[in-house]
Amino acid sequence: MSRAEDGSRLWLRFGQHRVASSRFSGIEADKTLFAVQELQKAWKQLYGNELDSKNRGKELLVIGTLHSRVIQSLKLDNEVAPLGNEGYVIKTVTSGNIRRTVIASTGKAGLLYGVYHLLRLIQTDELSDQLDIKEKPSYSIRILNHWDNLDGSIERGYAGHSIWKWEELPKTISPRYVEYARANASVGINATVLNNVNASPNILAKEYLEKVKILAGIFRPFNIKVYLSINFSSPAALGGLPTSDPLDPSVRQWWKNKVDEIYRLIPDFGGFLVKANSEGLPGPQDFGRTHADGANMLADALKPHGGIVMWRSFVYSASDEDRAKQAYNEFMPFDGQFRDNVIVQIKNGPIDFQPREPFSPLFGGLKKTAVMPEFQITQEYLGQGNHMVYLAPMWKECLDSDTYCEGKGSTVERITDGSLFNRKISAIAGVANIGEDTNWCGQDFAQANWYAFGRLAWNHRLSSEQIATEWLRMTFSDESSFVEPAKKMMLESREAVVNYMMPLGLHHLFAWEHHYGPEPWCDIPNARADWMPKYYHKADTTGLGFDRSMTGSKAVEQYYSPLREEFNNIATCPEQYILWFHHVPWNYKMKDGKTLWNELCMYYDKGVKQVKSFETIWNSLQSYVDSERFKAIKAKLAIQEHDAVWWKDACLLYFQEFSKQPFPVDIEPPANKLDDLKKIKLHMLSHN
Ligand code: GCV
Repeated sequence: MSRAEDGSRLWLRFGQHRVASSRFSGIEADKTLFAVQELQKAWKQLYGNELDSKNRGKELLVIGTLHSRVIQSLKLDNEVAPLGNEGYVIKTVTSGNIRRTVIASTGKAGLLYGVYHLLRLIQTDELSDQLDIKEKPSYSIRILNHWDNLDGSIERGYAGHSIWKWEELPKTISPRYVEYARANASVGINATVLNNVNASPNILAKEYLEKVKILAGIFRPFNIKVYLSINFSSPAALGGLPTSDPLDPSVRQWWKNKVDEIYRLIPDFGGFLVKANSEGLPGPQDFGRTHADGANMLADALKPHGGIVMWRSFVYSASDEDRAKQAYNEFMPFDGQFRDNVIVQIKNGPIDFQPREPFSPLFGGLKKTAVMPEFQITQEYLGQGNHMVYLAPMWKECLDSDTYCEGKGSTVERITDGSLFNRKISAIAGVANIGEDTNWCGQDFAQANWYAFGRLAWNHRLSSEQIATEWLRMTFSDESSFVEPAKKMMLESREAVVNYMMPLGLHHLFAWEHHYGPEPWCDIPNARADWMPKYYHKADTTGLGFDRSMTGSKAVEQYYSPLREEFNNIATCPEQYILWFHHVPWNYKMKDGKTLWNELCMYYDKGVKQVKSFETIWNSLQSYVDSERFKAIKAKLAIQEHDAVWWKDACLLYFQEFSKQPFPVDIEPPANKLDDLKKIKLHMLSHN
């Protein structure tokens, strides 16, 4: 069993995996290289001392760029050069009687990633005798989006306050900044947006930029660039101009000056992330201008410095149009009108990070515009700080989706990594789940999602299983009798949460405001229709689900053939999306022969059973895990079981009022009464 552990070291628990001795007897490298310093720090924890640069024994570890003499002598140019600055080769070569394992790259960043790769192989006990590894990242920008506010709070954050101590900066430097950077670099994350997309104009004030500069300086050696979310009305709100109209020359000049000021402080600043004309935030439409006008103005200011604009497509208004169609309708007219340093950031699904959504039709829809996926690592809609849900399968489901925009094989992955349309920039964003909690993410298993986001951004071909295996071995134990059952639980967890919350394409059944528990009945007088569950589930005596087929909102039209026909036809629509695209009669026969009602009951019941099985598995793993983390996870799983039952009972009892059918005999009957569940208000729950 591993020793007591508070989770603060994440997956970088080198001391925990101390191996008796290393096969490497010495190192040949420029010790001023940051990658070498990182390696030596880890080595000390792994083996008790640094690798010796004088010792020549059995096998040397060699680290260097193509400029270094020893790498040149090994003639690896042809292998290394095509991999770019961040790519690397790790190769074991023998010349004469000297054996060397070489980490080589064209850039220092590549060396750093190569070092973390080697360390990962050691930590997971996968260091083979003869290494021959070539890696380069799938995406050029692999970025975290922090929804952290300047007052230290975090929008949809479930791991305590922000790790950015704005009030202490620039004088006081929290040790967490370096630890944060190292954790990110170890999984290949190379960029971060420090502040919430619901941005305060103050982030661009001189006082804050001085603080940002300090963070950028700490992150720089780790190859992490800093970006900022901006408020579109900053010229007026911060600069005192009478307008923030993007076509007004004084506004354009204000942005140019502001950007120049930023680059004087932070020469490698990455650029801006923008939420505009969305959920009440200001934007170009306030001045009769378009998304393209707004994005291009910022892009023009950033261009001379090499900066980019990530412009979000998460827009919808209180109109009569199906919310799922709005972003597409709003952005498609501007395809091809954005500057080449603008990239449109698109949430994986058309609504909002629900447990399961089909992919957003903007992927593949926008063919003349660079686009990037936005995933949510923080579990706003997936049990927040409490539920164990491993998200890699959900993200891969989106990336693997075939849009058919250029015929078969036009996957979201190929569109966003730049390969399908030969884009100059490619990027992928994850909304961070990081806070000042000791274990960073509020619950130990949520660390796996930070890890998985980085690993997938680096290599989107990795399987969810491979990533889970790595993470478990590094974070807990590499004994397969631990890893296999724990991995099974992780891999099933996303499907379980879909089952107990919103199976068969149901979405947004969440309680008003907090998005934690169920409130399919929610009815707030005078509230926006599209902020209430009834808008989405449309339960009535005839059936359940949102008709987005050609007889309904026609959202299916936004997809390419053959998907639009497949989704449009209730008989061919994948059942996991059936209630997303169709209003389905309660007695509709599903593929397994059950009626919709019985199928729905079966899924909710299955979700609860799955969570119970996770508890059984976890209890069986006690001997492998230190008591601190064992107990913390056990307690979270108990909450998850409670909540799964709550979800199942609330949804089934409520929908039963419409289906008017009994619960099938083979499911566990509800443990609660609907009236009691309706009385639950979140502040009554101690665990949230
Ligand atoms: C940052 C959802 C969330 C909001 C979030 C918004 C967005 O609506 O509930 O908290 O705001 O998405 O992604 O902009």
